[in-house]
Amino acid sequence: MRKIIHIDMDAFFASVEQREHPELMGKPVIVGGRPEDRSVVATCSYEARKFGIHSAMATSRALSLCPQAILVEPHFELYVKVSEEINSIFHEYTDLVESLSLDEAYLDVTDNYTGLTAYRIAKEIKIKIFLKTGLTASAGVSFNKFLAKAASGYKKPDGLTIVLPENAESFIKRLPIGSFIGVGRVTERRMHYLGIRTGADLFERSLAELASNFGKSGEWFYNLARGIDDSPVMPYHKRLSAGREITLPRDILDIDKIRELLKSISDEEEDILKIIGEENGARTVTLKIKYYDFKLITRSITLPFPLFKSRDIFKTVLQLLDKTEAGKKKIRLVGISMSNFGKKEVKAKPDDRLLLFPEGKFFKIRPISSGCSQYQASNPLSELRGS
Ligand code: DCP
Ligand code: MG
Repeated sequence: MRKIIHIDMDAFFASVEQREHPELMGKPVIVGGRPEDRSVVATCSYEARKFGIHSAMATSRALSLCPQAILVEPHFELYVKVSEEINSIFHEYTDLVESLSLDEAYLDVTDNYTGLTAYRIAKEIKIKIFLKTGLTASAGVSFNKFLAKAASGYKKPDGLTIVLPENAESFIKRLPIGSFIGVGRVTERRMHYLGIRTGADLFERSLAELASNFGKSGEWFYNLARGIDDSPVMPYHKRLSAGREITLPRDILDIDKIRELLKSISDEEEDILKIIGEENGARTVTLKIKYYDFKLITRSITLPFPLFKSRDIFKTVLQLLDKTEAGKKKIRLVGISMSNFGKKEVKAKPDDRLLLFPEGKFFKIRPISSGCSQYQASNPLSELRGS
């Protein structure tokens, strides 16, 4: 039987900001762009969540729900630094670490460097993270990735939950359907429509019914309801696309302005390709546009050869722009994404992910205002290991 740990930092960006600015501790803190830039919330402190604020909500709405909330702009370099710190802790136990984002990872500790139990390792990791960064994480321990992730979300913040094989069935039955891997917002709505709200509801449905509603994913969901997930912890992900998008402070009609913006995004795109090790370029270029009325369109072209130079990307994007209503309809968001990379198969490092499309968001990377402080605490690790 495998032993998998899932670690997820609590209110990650917001906790880092609270740590850097102790006067924010215990207060509703929102990390996101300014409302006048029509930005969205990246995350918020648990104090702010009580007001119904959550990730991806418009900052303006978040502030109307909680006018006393303190809005902080994100400091990505700092989050990357903390992410590297927690990653180095994970690697003290195993190199089978799959980073899902800056604050979240799976570890396969079946054969680890310490010989400790998975539960003990998870406990140690939480303590080490706190000692090193001053931040709390939640951990889940189980025999596959699905259950480890569901377990880490079971009690947050600062939770540690283990799901043993004998408890898996009752644990899964109580899970809301949205917490099943592969159930995004759209699938969740479909599941609800079909009367599937929990793991127990899912368990009752036949393979044939799930397959007819969810195609290939039907079998995946059928298995998850039975605690079956054989997917391995993958130390590296193959990157599929890289892009950048900008939500404009005001809707824009002027086609020259749109072209200017696309030129600067093309420049960034050339840099992004280099940073992620895809200097051979990508064959598919996708232009994404959101009109003033939130109608979202994409226009794509796949070429027989990869592009990597800014000016070639820009030229291609201009052709795609001609296939849109830019210049006739006001636009609120533009983005370019590149996929179908050239020859080289390159692995993603967790810190590259900042450069990916962060779902409808654009954040400027700003210099860090203050450094990372060390935290003093007694060392509960020695107690733990000595026991
Ligand atoms: N993030 C983002 N946009 C989103 C979701 C998340 O920019 N739509 C960023 C901010 C988060 C970080 O990623 O701090 C980690 O995402 P999580 O989903 O793990 O959320 P948090 O760590 O903030 O909270 P939780 O305690 O629920 O894990
Ligand atoms: Mg988190």
